[in-house]
Amino acid sequence: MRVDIVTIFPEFFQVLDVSLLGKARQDGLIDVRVHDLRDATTDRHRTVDDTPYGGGAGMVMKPEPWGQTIDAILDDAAGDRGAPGLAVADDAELADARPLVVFPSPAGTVFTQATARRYALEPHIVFGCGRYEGIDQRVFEDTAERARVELVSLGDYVLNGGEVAVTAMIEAFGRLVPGVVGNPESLVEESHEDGLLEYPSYTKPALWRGREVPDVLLSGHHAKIAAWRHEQQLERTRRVRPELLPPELG
Ligand code: 6GU
Repeated sequence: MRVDIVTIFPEFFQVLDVSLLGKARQDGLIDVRVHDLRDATTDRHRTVDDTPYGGGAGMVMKPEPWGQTIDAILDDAAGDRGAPGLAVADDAELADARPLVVFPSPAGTVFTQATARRYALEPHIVFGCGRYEGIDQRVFEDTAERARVELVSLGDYVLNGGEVAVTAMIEAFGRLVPGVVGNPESLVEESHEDGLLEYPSYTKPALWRGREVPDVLLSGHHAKIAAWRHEQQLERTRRVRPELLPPELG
């Protein structure tokens, strides 16, 4: 899978060299390319922002560097896929083949585990990290002429820019890309994969600082253990995140 990131802080993404995702990149499972938006500027100060039309506080990111950078990435990716052949594809197939361009934004739809599962299946995602008060609206419209565009938020709070959000999204979908996590079974019994929070976990010693591991986990009775864990998931979800429960379980 190919991932392009456009940012004014390319050094921020050195974090992707470490841990599980660093390994996935080394193994060639995820090809991450980071682009400095300022490389597409022409003035001495490498300016990427300007004052907002209509007034107001803060600065808005100018459209030209974005247009040039995204065009170059999409042209390059189209080259990688080769010239269109003579094979007949219907409209739906053509639409699906367009790359996905994601702009992290607190004004976007909320990123969830379902989003992560969907992104893990994409052959190519471009992330555009905005800073300041946002990006000129026409960049989204113009990009949508050749790609699928999504504005995606991590949740209801404000970050200074998209870099942390993109890192979180890549971490969430990257581990779902086949081959990235060694034991795929470890992916299924996690918070949110079945719509519930995960059950509590214990390891040795069986007694620590006067605290015992629940008896059922030492019983070797697999059905009872599974039932206990499911009950713990329901109890925890009901207590901490009741809005996640389907109505019949609430
Ligand atoms: Cl995706 N971007 C920014 N700037 N702030 C956020 C966010 C994204 N998600 C939550 N807050």
